[in-house]
Amino acid sequence: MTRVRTVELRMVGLPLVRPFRTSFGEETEKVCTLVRVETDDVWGWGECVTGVDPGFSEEFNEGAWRVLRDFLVPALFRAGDIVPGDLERVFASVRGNPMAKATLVNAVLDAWLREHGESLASFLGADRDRVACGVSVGIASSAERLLDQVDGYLAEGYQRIKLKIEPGTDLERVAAVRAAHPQIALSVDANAAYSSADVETFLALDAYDLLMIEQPLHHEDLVRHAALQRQIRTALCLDESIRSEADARAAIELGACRIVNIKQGRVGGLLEAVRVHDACRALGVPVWCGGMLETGLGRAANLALAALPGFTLPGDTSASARYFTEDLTEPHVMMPDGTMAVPQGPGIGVDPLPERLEACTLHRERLEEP
Ligand code: SMG
Ligand code: MG
Repeated sequence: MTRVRTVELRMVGLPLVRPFRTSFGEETEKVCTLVRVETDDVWGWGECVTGVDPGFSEEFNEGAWRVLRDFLVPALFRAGDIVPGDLERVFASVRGNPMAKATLVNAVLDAWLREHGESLASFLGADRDRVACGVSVGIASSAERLLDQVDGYLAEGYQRIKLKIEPGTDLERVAAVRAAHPQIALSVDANAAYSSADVETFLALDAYDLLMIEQPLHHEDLVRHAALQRQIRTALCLDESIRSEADARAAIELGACRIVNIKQGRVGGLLEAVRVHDACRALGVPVWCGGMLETGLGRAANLALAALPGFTLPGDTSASARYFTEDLTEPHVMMPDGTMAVPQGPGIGVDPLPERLEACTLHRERLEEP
């Protein structure tokens, strides 16, 4: 059992090394909430994956902060002595909000593991100590600029390139990258920018031997994803549509995807992420670890998750240098073979660098057990 005595919410901002543009917007800075829980003996960290706007999901930074401060943290204090497995029940009175919940679940789990001296990777069931890395490349202003970026990432060793796409430039960009690199593992991510009227585009994409097409249609539309999957050869992968194990089971049963992107922050935290992984594995569906431009803290959790046996495809688990000139933690470094080490220390195995954390802090609030 453990008991959380204080919770500190902290908004941090870190400039990105280059703007990251998707079909729903552009980011030049990573702004997110970090949660630090303290028990009598240890501390634990959680990083919220919401963004500044409700663009990727309904949740966003200021909203998640309110949900944490006014509902989840008070529920945690009321619960008193707990084990991580209790948290789902403790937070059950709050509907949805998986990203806010994930932040606190992961922080409590980190503290609990630090108390027991066990690494997150070992606790989750990892079967390796290095993971294969891919990289997600934002929408560039021209095909030439995109090719320059792709060439740079391939030279660094990334094992899979994922192109963000949007209607209008999609086929031209994919064709350019495929022509320059006939053999690489290549995928695309639409972030729900298309409708079922765009089937011709997806039929055309079949010609480029893509590993997958990620989240082409609206996140709530599993039936139309299933219809699209029946019409094209390329595997569909779902990201935004999968917020729980139940969503993953429904999507797979309907034939809405053949691959699942698991983001622990999107599904309510690391414990639900393992359940999604287990369900997909039992159903023979490969999974990979998605990313939300996390700082070194959230990235450490992702690396542990990505080391589970069902994660058979390279994830969006890129090196710190792909995002930040200076990370919040010691940098996660990718080796030239395109793999990165899974942290092995207790809990998530990393901590923020104190001076760096202070320098990046925008505002903070400390909540104490009543
Ligand atoms: O962490 O490398 C990363 C980002 C990977 O493309 C990425 N994430 O839809 O998969 C996705 C996007 C969502 C990020 S929007 C901030
Ligand atoms: Mg995605």
